[in-house]
Amino acid sequence: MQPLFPCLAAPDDRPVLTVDGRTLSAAQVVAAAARHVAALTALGVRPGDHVGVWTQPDLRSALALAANALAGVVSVPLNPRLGASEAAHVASDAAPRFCFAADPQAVPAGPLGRPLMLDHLLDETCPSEHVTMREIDEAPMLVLYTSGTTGLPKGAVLSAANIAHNLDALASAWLWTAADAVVHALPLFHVHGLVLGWFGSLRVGGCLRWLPRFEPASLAAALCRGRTILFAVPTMFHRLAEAAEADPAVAEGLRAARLLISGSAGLGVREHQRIAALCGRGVYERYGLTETLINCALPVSGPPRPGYVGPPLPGVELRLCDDQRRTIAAGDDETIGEVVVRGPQVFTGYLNNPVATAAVRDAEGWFYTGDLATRDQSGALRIVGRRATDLIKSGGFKIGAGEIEACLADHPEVREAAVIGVDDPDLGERIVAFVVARDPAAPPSAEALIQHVAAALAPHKRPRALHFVAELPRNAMGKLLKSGLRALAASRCS
Ligand code: MLC
Ligand code: AMP
Repeated sequence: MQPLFPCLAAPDDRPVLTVDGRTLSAAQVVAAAARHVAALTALGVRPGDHVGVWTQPDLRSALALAANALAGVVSVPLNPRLGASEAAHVASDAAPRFCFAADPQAVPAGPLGRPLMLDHLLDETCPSEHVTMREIDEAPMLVLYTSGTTGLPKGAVLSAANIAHNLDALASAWLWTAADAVVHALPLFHVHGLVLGWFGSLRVGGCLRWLPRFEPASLAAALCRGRTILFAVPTMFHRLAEAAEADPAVAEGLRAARLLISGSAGLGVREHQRIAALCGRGVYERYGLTETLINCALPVSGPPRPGYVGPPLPGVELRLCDDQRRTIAAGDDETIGEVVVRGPQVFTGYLNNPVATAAVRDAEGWFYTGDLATRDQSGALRIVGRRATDLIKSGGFKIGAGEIEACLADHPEVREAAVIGVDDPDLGERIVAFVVARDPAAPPSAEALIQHVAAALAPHKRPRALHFVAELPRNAMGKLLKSGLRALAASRCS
């Protein structure tokens, strides 16, 4: 079997990680991992155990995630701004044996307990233990929580094989090699920043320059050094374009990169054109999900194609299906179907939730993404929508409307609530809530309800606007009409 991260199997002085001005070589990452393995052994943690990592903006967060992977323990990456109810859910569902944090004081107190420090990673006086190189096995490597239309977020379990196959396919599409430094300012608790950005760099043997806080000027400066690839979500491209208009150094940074890659949500055609006009180069899109990793990517051997996410990656089987799950053969760039995929990139299932897994993956291994797309003659997909109107993509984060609705409905002064995503030029979609107050004559303040959501859920799930209504629009059967809410949102904004 092959090592998962070949550059760590024969570690040398080449840089593999830069965070906040500090750079670590492959040899230093392995040494840190050796100290982490010793710490895990002392705690009685065994391969396969779940270990939480609060992904704070700190070099040690990235190191801990790599070290866990090498040690064969399953990382549960935790958003450092997790709300109380989300933390309670992860604590009971993933039940991590221990959680680690670079700064334990800054982690929200709660059911995940007080985390252990990560000081040992960079402290050469700490004991270390031999690190066996992780191979490309089928064993779980990550549990990544992802929101669904209803209920609580589900833990997608990804194996080392899922990750390695997908990274190799991306490397071939992007001609991604050890000579490339990836630059990103993404969080490490999702696929994009963690699997693609950090594990991808380790797999190809290149360097990750991680800027734990998104800021256009610093990102642009990092892109100017050497052969670089930018990974970003559309909101970041939008903000980079805004900044580039005011600051030529930002445009220069975008121009300097070897590749600009967008994903996690659709980048509008006008935004593509704006960036091309500003910096003379196009953005390549790729398309994926937490559960399936990346399914399609435009090969960089051809030109960027605004609006297209490219053909399936090598090894990915892809079909478009109609409502009855029948294959649509058309390649006319017009007929719309649900994207259905199969291949080594598809996750092993949802943690503790075979029913939810069976709902999205059939007996033959086909995964139903819920995304709607067209396909052209060359096999390139255009993502044109999604089946579930109750899923919102805001800033590249997937958010279930139902989770916010349930949270609002928990408030004693709320009778019922409905949440929608409204088109937004910066965030893609912004969250708007409609609330029927228990006492319409004396409703709570909108701010109090937004704060109520903020206490329970991560900040990106907070409604940006909250409107009180006498009743929610329903059809004759009593079914909530979200289309009616969209019209209402439009009228309230005008
Ligand atoms: C938010 N804020 C609010 C608010 N909502 N404040 C008051 N009222 C509300 N209703 C706060 C935020 O907490 C933040 O506070 C501030 O307002 C600004 O928020 P923002 O405008 O949303 O943006 P920001 O925090 O700047 O973040 C933008 C971003 C972020 C693009 C940097 O959305 C991001 O990191 N996105 C990446 C998502 C990602 O990695 N997705 C990958 C999923 S994997 P404060 O205090 O922080 O300033 C996947 C698979 C694949 O999809 O294909 O890749
Ligand atoms: P997540 O579960 O956070 O991984 O989000 C996955 C979802 O993001 C997909 O189902 C798509 O709806 C969306 N997505 C990811 N990449 C793209 C893209 N390039 N274009 C459009 N939508 C995308």
